[in-house]
Amino acid sequence: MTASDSNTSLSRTIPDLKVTVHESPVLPVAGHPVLACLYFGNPAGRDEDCLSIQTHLDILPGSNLFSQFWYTGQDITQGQHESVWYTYSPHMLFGHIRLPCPGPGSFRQLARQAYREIYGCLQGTACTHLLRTWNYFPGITHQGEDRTSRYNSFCSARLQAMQASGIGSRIYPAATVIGSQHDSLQVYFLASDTPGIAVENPRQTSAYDYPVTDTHAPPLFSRGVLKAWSRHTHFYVSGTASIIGHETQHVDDVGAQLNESLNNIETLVVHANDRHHTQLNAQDDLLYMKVYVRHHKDVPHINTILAARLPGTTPRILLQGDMCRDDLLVEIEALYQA
Ligand code: 3EB
Repeated sequence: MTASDSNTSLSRTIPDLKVTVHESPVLPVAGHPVLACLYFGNPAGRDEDCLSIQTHLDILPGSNLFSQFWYTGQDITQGQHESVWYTYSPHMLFGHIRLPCPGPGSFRQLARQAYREIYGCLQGTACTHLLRTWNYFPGITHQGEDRTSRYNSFCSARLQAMQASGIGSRIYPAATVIGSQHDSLQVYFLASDTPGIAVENPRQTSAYDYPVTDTHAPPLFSRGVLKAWSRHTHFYVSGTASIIGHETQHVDDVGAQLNESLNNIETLVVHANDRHHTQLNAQDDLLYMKVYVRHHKDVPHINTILAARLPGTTPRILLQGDMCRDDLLVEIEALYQA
């Protein structure tokens, strides 16, 4: 699509969004509007601003991707809503919030504040549909003041904020929730003015239908979200672990957990194609994988399995992080771009 097509209804309603990944911390291409720049690891001296987002998880050996850019063909406005910084074009929004942790109140209050501000930000724009969220905070499995884990407090805060917002989206975003070593709650997210398509995994109970006790709120996320932009189709795959039904498989076996997680992602891609007439290729259209690893000692084993199951050229980043269940040792997220 070129600027001269901009009078067609297609280009008015669906802009393009393209993601590039890089091995070096390059700068974005001049003249191409960038919605967001993501930098992984801890490069000294880089400031966070509206466009640049830094994730502070430690990078592990085997990684070949260190930065990521989200390009659109449209002009971009920058904004701030309370603690949320965002970039915005009429059809898409990329936002970022980082709140110091612990805040003045409980972690649940902090998470509720983050999501209240995120929904407030979206409601001030036309982009009320969350497509993808990334959530990082310390002490994810620690028992907090609510006599439940911080992850459970996070789930209930996210649910409460979503209900209170009145945004009636029935489609939950694809999501990642990982425990960090950094003393802040960080959420960054992509939203648009039209919803994506939620895809669930036939091997897994939908997370929002997990059996829950009174103290545990359901995790509101979709296993994957499909989104057709004008020139690219994206499939945002949530953090995916060794879970079948709702139960962890292969406790204490990181290799088997990794293989099961990869099997879950492959099944999800096949299922998306079957249901929604996409033709995503589980290998060729994989733009990147992010592999979250609990124990540094497991990295060589993980890299051996990744080498066996992925083409050597597939962009990947291994990051040290904790999963929301104590028995999970590894978790993977992916982005498909066709
Ligand atoms: C799982 O499948 C693993 O609460 O948003 C993965 C991705 C997980 C997202 C979330 C949780 C979330 O239940 C944990």
